[in-house]
Amino acid sequence: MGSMIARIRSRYKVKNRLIRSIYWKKKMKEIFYVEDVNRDGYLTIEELIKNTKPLQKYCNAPPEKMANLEKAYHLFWGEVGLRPGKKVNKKMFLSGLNRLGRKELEREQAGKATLHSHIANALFDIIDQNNNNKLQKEEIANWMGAAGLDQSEAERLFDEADHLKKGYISREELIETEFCSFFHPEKCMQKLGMTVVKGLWL
Ligand SMILES: [Ca+2]
Ligand SMILES: [Ca+2]
Repeated sequence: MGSMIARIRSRYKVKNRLIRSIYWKKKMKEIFYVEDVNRDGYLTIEELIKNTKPLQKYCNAPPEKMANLEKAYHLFWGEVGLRPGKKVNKKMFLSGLNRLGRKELEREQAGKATLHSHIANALFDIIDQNNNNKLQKEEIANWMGAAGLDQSEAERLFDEADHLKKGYISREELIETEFCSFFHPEKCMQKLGMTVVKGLWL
């Protein structure tokens, strides 16, 4: 009995593991909603890049840092199907991300750089205003401002992320956390604890 369940489980894991996860699907739908600023039911790469522009102001990012992020966006979102001039609806967005997710997990397992890590690295460089390779609380607050979030929440968010109480968030931590929330929903679910997840399953 146990081995049968294990077999079914492993088959389930290989086949469409992301799109079948309710948690992952919900999160990706949220991303679609947030990024579809003009509410036309489509996302374009141009729209996604435009949404990163507040970083320039809030994080005082120079053009080179913004250009690196744009390049990483084209690589990552291009594999999802968001090529220049192409309009992508929610269904295409989810299946594209599911496809990319499988490739990204393969890359991660093979120890290769993921396309997502290019975005996370470029983003880290932008948030790291004073270029000391560490993200301080004020820098996190500026990033939250650029994302349209409540900056007064920065304290709480920072303390949660910096659980070792080092006083900063490292590049590796940001990359890992971002990748985890994108492509390892189950792993993140455990980290978040059941209180958060409970609401999502209802
Ligand atoms: Ca749109
Ligand atoms: Ca810094």
